[in-house]
Amino acid sequence: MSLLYVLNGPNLNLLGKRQPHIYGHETLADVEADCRKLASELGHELRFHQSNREYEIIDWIHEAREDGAGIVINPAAFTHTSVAILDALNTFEGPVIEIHISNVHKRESFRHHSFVSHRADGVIAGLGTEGYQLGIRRVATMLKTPKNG
Ligand code: CA2
Repeated sequence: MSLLYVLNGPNLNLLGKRQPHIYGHETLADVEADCRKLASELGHELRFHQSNREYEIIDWIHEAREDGAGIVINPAAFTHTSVAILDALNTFEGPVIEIHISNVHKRESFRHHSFVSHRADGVIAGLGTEGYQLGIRRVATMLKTPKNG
């Protein structure tokens, strides 16, 4: 059994409460419940966090360096601004999957660039909150087959 981290950036605590036409109707608590169920079916432990503060996300990535096997991260707006989160992820050795609920490439041009994508092993965008499930499945596959994953 390995420990997976699911990390969420700023404003994602509002999921399901505002802008459902962009981000859907599921709340972050719903997403967390779905992620916990899937992780346990796949035989993994899960830590699920959200913060509006960049340093907290960086601290959780550092924690994952000590005890985590893989990271699924929706850095939200920090995706497009944070070299600090990229630098932290670059110190993590396991699989990293970047998630976006919306299709960032269909949106404003400032959302088209991601610092985190310079490190991510895969990027999922525009598949709604199902992207989290797909990200967890991919991390689990990569942990089973590190060379070919
Ligand atoms: O599509 C995504 O998942 C994003 O990472 C979400 C970020 C946005 O800045 C990225 O460009 C794409 C915004 C998260 C804000 O979440 C909200 C959720 C519900 C209501 C309002 C904001």
